[in-house]
Amino acid sequence: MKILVINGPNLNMLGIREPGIYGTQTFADLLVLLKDWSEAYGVELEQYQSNHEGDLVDKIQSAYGIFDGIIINPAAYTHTSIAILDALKAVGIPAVEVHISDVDAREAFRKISYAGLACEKTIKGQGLDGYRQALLYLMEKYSK
Ligand code: CA2
Repeated sequence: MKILVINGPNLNMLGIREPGIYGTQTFADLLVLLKDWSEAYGVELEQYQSNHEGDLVDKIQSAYGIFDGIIINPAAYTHTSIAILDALKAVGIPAVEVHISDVDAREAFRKISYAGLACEKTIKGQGLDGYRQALLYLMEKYSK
């Protein structure tokens, strides 16, 4: 099983500022966790991070026919990007949306998710463990 993890803008800054919202773990810590979880669960996992909307769209398109599942945290593009929504719909790969923070408990504009409309599940407010939970969801779905 091949899983693509996509992270959007500024997530590479994790742990550097706003620890009260996003925790103290860094983006490098997240990459280590993803590697550990994929090895423990026997899943092939690739990760991709970009600060650019078009690059995120290109990466989603490139997953077509290659990956069995996508875990995506589109970060701020969650709340603005119809292009990312359309790309997820275009490839039709089972996708899970992850947010480290509880977006529903923050500003009103963070309650809107375009990307989420193309995702089977949304996990929010679980910190970095949300990515692990998304992985487990996709594994269970794939095994059926
Ligand atoms: O909670 C999440 O995972 C978010 O997707 C994170 C985004 C935010 O725009 C979404 O509404 C919710 C922000 C990404 C990272 O932002 C940072 C800001 C300061 C320091 C470190 C990271």
